[in-house]
Amino acid sequence: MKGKAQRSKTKLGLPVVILICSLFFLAGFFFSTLLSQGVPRVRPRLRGLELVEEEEEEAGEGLLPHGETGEALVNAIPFQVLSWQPRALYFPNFATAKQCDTIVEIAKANLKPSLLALRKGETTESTKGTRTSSGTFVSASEDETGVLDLIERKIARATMLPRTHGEAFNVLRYELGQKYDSHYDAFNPTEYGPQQSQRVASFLLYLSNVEEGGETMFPFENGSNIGIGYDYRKCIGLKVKPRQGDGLLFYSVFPNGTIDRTSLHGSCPVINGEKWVATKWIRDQEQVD
Ligand SMILES: O=C(O)CCC(=O)C(=O)O
Repeated sequence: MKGKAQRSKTKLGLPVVILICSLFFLAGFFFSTLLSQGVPRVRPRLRGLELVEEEEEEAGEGLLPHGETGEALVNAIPFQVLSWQPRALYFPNFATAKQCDTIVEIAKANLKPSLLALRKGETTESTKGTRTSSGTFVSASEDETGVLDLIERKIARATMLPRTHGEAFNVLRYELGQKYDSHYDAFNPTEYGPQQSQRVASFLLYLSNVEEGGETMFPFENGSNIGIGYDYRKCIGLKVKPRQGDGLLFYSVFPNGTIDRTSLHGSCPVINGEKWVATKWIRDQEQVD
């Protein structure tokens, strides 16, 4: 019985032990190398508020020493040129769904019927029905979540227009049938009188998907429909379908400061669903917050 309880002992010599250990070490090294080659070096698309900075700040190899106002990062903000007339760019996945929802929540409590800048001779009554959305202005400094700050900085990088030139975000909600007839964001002094500064570019961040309708339209894209008595209420031309998190940038003026006629744009009526969008107008002069 005593013999059963005892473990049998086999004596291994030192050289055998060393050989076995070496084999284990080599096998481990071989398999870990194989595994690391098989795993693609793609960073997961992070979706949290706090992780966006990380996404933008992909470690760049061969970074140059930067100036005092520069940054130690290489940006990866992909875009598609939608049009050269007007200059319009599309930024897929510019913001996360969570960021978009946060902006909607911030704006929801303060919505008012959207207003129009009136031209000489126009009145609220004569322009009724031109812009039927509701909205509110929110500046990044008012937003305690920090989301608008992140988005604003990203817009500045994407446009290379300083964030100090941006107006507060105009967050808009379009319900069924609501729309914005075609208009210019730039102010023509002959129609609006002398201006202190000019809107040079507009960045739209789509905060929701829209089932049907609600596209941002450019009726004069590539010079089409100009000079044929275009009805400003018609939803025609280049249309951009809102997709939550995507951005649209277009320039209202040429590099010489004159207004680009093809930057005429509007929002088609929502046919099904609800549209949320945040517009940032960027000017040629610094703005006071
Ligand atoms: O809602 C849109 O798609 C366009 C908004 C717009 O035209 C503007 O805010 O100036």
